[in-house]
Amino acid sequence: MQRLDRNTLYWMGVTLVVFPILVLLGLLMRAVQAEAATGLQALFYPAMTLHGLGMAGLWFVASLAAANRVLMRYIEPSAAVNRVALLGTLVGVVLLIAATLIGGFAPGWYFLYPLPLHGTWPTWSTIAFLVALAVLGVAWLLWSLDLLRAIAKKYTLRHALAWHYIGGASEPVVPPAIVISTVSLIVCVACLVAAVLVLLGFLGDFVLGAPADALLMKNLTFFFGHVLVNLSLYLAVAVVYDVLPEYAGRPWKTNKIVAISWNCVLVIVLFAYAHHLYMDFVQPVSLHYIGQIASYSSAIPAAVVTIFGALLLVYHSRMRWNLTSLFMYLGLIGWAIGGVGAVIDSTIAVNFKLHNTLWVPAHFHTYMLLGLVPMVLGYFYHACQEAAPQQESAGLHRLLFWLFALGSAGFLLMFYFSGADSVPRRFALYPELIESGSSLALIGLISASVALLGFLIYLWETGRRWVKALAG
Ligand code: HEM
Ligand SMILES: [Cu+2]
Repeated sequence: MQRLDRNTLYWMGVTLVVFPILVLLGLLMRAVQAEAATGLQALFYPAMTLHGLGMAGLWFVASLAAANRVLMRYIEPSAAVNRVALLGTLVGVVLLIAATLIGGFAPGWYFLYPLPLHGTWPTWSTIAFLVALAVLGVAWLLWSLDLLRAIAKKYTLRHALAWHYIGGASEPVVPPAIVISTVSLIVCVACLVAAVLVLLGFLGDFVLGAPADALLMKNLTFFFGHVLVNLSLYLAVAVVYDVLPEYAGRPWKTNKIVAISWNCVLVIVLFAYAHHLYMDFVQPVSLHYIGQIASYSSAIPAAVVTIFGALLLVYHSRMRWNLTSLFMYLGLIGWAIGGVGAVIDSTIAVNFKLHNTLWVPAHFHTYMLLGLVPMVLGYFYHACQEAAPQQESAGLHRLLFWLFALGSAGFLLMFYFSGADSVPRRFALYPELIESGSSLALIGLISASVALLGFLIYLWETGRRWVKALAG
């Protein structure tokens, strides 16, 4: 038995409750697109905004909470700061729900300037949104800074970033989770600072009537969004590095290649965001090239090194396959497949065609829904089963695994098919010309419901242990 601290338990509770609600918003969107929910059309854009912001934020905190728990094996983060981050997150979520579902705030998840200031929604909902952004930004910044402080207390920067491994030394031993988390937390601070700048841009316009530079705002917004989503994945990967070896019965240590690749990630992830601005002809052309090169390069160190590492870990080992190891392995596969979809889309010549088609949600849903989500869910089950062990029912776990994996795959395939068919993203209803979008949406709706069913069985399995761990 290994005790689970209260904070981690609360983060798990929030994740497991909020996730299915956000999935329901996703089902609602697909139902509207399939013309199976006429009457609910007006909800599409607020639902899309809440779903996107909610999912991106939720899985960021879920990965950070999972990484936080793993790091507690090596360092001592502050429980009080963690609690403040939890409270800040809850306040932010309530404000976001009010802004979108009551106020009808609906500019989409990356709230591109100046759209939020020019919608049909009431001013209070824009204010609620900006306040939510500020509260969330501060709460998460504090949490990241505290984790970096706790790392710095035990390791020097050189050691935390494993530079001594690059130099050929192997002492002191630094676990990969520390190296990857340090990289992720540094870029996290950078992206949250960008978010603060975006917020200031909005305030300057909103309060003082001084318009911000739209191109600069777009660069900062996508820097923030790209880095936030990537680092959420990296944190989940840090957790996998720490936990999967327990199931493989073999260690997964930091070495020269791991050290070099994650240090490259630290630099590359900061430049790849430029792939979001290929359509902006006023953007300096050199940045477009940097965007493509950085996007291609970012696939090699993190994904290839980690995925080959994981294959080697599992290959010919006496792997213990249970819900955790299955989900973590699935997560690595989903990350790889979604990553290929991303690299394809980050190719300028291809982006010209795929930009703003459903190919975009296709690839990012792949590395989120079949990547980050199962990695973190695998960890949550692991931690709950450790804290409140119960007999594992292999049959039920296999069933829920396949329902989730195949349901998600079906849902994702419909996005990919639609994208290849030039069906645009962010259309509530499809015009006649692209009617194929509606029938694909219907299959997507059915498949995603199967995935939700798989998740609900997971919730029952993990939830029972969670309740026992909370009471214990
Ligand atoms: C079964 C689960 C899910 C379903 C059914 C679902 C469904 C959808 C749908 C239908 C859209 C709108 C696509 C369009 O027409 O443009 C969407 C957008 C989005 N989803 Fe999901 N989704 C799911 C899971 C996730 C997860 C796990 C994440 C992230 C962790 C996520 C993040 C987003 C984001 C960021 C957007 C973009 C919103 C925007 O364009 O402003 N979704 N989702
Ligand atoms: Cu990106």
